[in-house]
Amino acid sequence: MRIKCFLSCLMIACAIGQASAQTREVTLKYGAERTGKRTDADMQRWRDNRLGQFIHFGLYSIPGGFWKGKYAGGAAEWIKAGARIPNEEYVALVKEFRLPKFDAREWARAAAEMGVKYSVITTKHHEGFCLWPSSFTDYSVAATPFARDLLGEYVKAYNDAGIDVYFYYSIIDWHHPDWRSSIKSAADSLAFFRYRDFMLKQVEELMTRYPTVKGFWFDGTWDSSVVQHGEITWQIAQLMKRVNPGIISGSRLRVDDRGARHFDSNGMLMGDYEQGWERSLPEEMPGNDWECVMTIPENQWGYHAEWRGHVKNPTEIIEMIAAAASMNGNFVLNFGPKGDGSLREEEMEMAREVGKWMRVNGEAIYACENAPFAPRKWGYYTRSRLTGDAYMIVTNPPLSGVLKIAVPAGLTVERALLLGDASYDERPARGTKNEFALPAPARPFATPYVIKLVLEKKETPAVHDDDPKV
Ligand code: JFZ
Repeated sequence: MRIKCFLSCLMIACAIGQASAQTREVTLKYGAERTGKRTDADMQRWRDNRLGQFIHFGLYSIPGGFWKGKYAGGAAEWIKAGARIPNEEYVALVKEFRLPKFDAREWARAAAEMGVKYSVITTKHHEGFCLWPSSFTDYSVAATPFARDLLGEYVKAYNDAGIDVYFYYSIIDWHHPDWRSSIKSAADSLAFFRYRDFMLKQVEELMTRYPTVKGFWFDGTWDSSVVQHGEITWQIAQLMKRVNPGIISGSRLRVDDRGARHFDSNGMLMGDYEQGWERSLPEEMPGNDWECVMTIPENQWGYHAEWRGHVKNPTEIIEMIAAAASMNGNFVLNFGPKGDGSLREEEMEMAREVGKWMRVNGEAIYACENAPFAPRKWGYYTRSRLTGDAYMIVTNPPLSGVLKIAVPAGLTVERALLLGDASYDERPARGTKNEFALPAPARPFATPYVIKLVLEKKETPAVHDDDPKV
């Protein structure tokens, strides 16, 4: 129920946010920190990464969506709430946290094989359990038979594999005695501000213990306790910037003075990028940086032993990666490792298949951005920020065998090359209105193929002989 209500509130908030003009009509203390996109190197690195991995791992990974032998509906990481598990029973999972098959290097190897450039891990999900030995709570890996710094091992393994790490941190905390979802009394208020201090200490601890962390992925900011105290989210943002001015954090953290989320009461984005694209992609290109987080099954983030409903195939995921890059967005695919610490077979298979594609076609994704050409039904355009080359990511090959493109006047397509197949090398002839017709590669493809367009700036004649004079 709560999630449904929260979803509709979010949609309304977004609609209001986007509708209001980009003027600062309302005076705010805790509104947007900035107008326009960040232009620094840290943010450019985040953009250039384009493909990321999400990892949901915690105590909930042990029951894996089943409680006392019964299938629990809803998201597996919500099982404590969904299956109404009493605290004492849930806390007992701490003693079962052994992870006999955990090897952070295996996780990092699978991520690298898939071609992800960054990984976001749940340091603390709504359940409150911490994957690092925090000085500020006993509810952590330190209290388990596993007794190792899981987060530290993860950071090292991923960084060694050349992958940036980001920390998911939930503001909702079902375990901390001072967390409140709403504030109904002075005592609640005192408690919640103690909880605020606890969060500030944990965020600082995470940043100092693991100084290579590039950013945070905050979640659980929809409860009225947070919405009525936007300054708390602003304080967290300030703390992060103080410790590391280059830190990256999306809009989901932020609430302004008036309870507006993601976009402040003047319609301006708070945080460094739009963080509301949850299991969905925009229809139209957002004007801000943005990131989509996606699950392979339906709404399951933590490990659920039984995936029900539609399970996405690698080609669907590849198409979403292409769509995101073509609209200046990042795409992050979720993994929910098993309670023994190993990766599930379906996810390893997905990583292998996406990785195979990325190894051939990654130059059309990494460091790529929107190519401002008229959209075409055969798929998506991207353009390399570094070389200026454009890419056609063909997801719907035309039955006609002809791929049509039109580039803006002043540009010509000098050459067209098929990635991964040197035998395709075309020099397309220019038609009227700067249109080019390319032969589609004849052989069938199981996954999207990519044609690289080498563009050159050339003066194009204003009018062709065959253009009708209108
Ligand atoms: C949240 C969590 O509750 C969930 O367990 C998971 O961690 C996910 C990544 O984030 O769930 C949400 C949050 C926001 C939306 C939907 C589910 N939303 O904005 O539509």
